[in-house]
Amino acid sequence: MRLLFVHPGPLLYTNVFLRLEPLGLELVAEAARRAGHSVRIIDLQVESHADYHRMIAEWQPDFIAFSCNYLANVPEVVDLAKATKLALRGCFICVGGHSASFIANAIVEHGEGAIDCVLKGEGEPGIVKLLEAVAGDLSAIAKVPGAVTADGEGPRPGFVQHLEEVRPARDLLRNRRKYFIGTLDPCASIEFSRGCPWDCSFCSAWTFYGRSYRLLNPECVVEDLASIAEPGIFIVDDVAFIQQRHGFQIGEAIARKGIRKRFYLETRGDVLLRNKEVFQLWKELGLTQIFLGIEAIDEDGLRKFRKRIPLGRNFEALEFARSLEIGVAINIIAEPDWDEERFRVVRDWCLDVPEVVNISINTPYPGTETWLTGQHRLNTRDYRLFDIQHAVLPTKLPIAAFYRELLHTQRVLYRKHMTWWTVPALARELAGNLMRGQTNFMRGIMNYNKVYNVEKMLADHARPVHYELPVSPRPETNAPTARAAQLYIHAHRGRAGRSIDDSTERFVDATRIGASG
Ligand code: B12
Ligand code: SF4
Repeated sequence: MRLLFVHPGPLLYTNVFLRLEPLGLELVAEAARRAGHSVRIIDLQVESHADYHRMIAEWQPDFIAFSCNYLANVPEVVDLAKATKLALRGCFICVGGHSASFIANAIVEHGEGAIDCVLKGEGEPGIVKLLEAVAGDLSAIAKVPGAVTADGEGPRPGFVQHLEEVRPARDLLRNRRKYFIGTLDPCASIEFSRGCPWDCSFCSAWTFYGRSYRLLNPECVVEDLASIAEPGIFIVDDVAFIQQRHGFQIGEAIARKGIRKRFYLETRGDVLLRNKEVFQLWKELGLTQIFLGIEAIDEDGLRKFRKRIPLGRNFEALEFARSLEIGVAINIIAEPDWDEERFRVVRDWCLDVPEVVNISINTPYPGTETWLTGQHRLNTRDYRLFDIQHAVLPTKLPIAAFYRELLHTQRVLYRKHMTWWTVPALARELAGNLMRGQTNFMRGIMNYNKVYNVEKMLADHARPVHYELPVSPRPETNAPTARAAQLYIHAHRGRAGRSIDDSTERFVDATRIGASG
């Protein structure tokens, strides 16, 4: 069959700071290619809807699969599916990915017949079985693990047996030079591990993977890395280098092969402090930027997010990261009840620290524990606003005043890094990029005012809403943690599902407060 894999368009954030290769979609596409199909990928982050329509008209795929990791992309995906079904009546349309997995029935309903199936969970094993059913016995679709159709739901999705057996179809991306993160331009993505052993209440990474955590074999990772042409590498792991040994093994193999890249990763403060030597080694190997999730700057806030890292440890982690002399970015979650005074305190704090500070807005997402309680307090159910840059919960300040404070704070923080001592270094990086024909980061900077603009944010809230995120009836009396187990997409296999040694398991236990097992 002819199969087209589609990544939807950019979100707010993607237009300024980063745009990354759709690694998950490439993995699913490769699994389908290995099953003997003719496969193409189109990424609407870097190509237009007109390009998409031209492609389907010319190539006439038999099967189209949309990736929907982000809730904010749901309306775009549903509308594309509807337009496609009108143009190509016989084409089978499927949607998969992180967010789609948590709201599968709603997506099928929004599609009004245009979306034949939502495939939940890891796509690599599911897609092969789904394609067999589509090519053969259509009634077998309902039995495909993870499949949700208008007629019902198949068994729970299965895990990829060996992560090394699935490789991304990197060659199918048509515009590889369009992916970047800050000055790492161009930048490719790579996976070292999958899942997360923690269980933070605002996050769905662990509920998706059933609180499992699996490692890729270092040889396989290094082979993949050696085949990548881009000088920048974004490591997609939720928390990088949880397991010291794994970080060393990959690092040493990279050194042996003499691979030189510049790396960007995300990790936790306590992991950074526990595995200092690994990060030191990676600094030698080209680690350029670390993103640390601090989330809140007072003890109360951290407790609320169930990250049991004492604030002092977070600051210690920042100190250590600074000592490595690598760029550090941190994230702070803004609460809807913040007033002018609270924004001012945060601004002052952020101006005091040398790190790049990113501020996102507390947003309950389906698949998280905060969703279980937060879904009944929403002031909008417009999918497009669920991008953690828009306020979807009622704000204490009038919404316009809230955005004014937020954007003012973001702007102050942004300017902090455009000062007389950083500009020369930045200019050097930009000049280097320009000489290699890379303009992504420069364009991002130029987009800043257009994207982060109070009028635009308010106009986003005023748009007519065609698709609304469903909420469940009012909660019963069960504690949210008891109900968290029902959120799992992949089965929870307990300790056996986590490839970490006992001492790391104890460390994880000591730094989480979850009761989810
Ligand atoms: C890397 C990452 C990013 C990268 C994006 C990479 C990219 N181009 O896709 C960057 C840094 C840009 C990013 C940004 C954001 N992210 Co992000 N991100 C992640 C992260 C950590 C890993 C995703 C990843 O690459 N995983 C590895 C690959 C192999 O897995 P995968 O993509 O999930 O694909 C698998 C399955 O989902 C499925 N699948 C995927 N596509 C398809 C398609 C089909 C047809 C099928 C059948 C299956 C399938 O199969 C794949 C292989 O097993 C996830 C957390 C997580 N663990 O999922 C958060 C996560 C997806 N991000 C999240 C958020 C909120 C954001 C932002 C909105 C945050 C912000 N600051 O504004 C932005 C917006 C992104 C945008 N499009 O502009 C949330 C999603 C919330 C939601 N429900 O919408 C997550 C879950 C984080 C969280 N803890 O809550 N993100
Ligand atoms: S440490 Fe917490 S926030 Fe980070 S990925 Fe794991 S569960 Fe999510």
